Amino acid sequence: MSAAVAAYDRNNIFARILRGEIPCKKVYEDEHALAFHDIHPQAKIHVLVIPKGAYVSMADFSAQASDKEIAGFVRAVGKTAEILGVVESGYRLLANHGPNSHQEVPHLHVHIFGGQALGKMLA
Ligand code: DGP
Repeated sequence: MSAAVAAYDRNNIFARILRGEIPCKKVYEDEHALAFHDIHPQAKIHVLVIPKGAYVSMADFSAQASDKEIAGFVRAVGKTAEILGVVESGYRLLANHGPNSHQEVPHLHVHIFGGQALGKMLA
């Protein structure tokens, strides 16, 4: 693993959501991924998609996950956008990595923002 990726914390909040220890408002789930509404929405629609494997960020996911996990995760992001009904109107994907990005939860997650006209960037 790259030195830039912290060791995976099995008790991070998203690991606990995956284990069912903390509830979430689920949008989609399959063998590879879980999608649920963000607890502090920054847009009319704000959903997080997380892989089921223990990955901190895109760095270790892209380096260590199997092709099947990666394909499954990407498909789950697309499927979640379809379920949310934002494909035609448009949406934004965002994934934070590390301190400069203010990544808060150390389990890979892709944000889906939509349901409204979005500014050029979300801070
Ligand atoms: P990031 O800064 O990219 O690590 O975003 C983490 C997001 O996770 C942030 O928008 C708030 C959300 N979040 C934190 N804790 C919880 C939680 O317990 N449940 C849900 N649904 N979302 C959470």
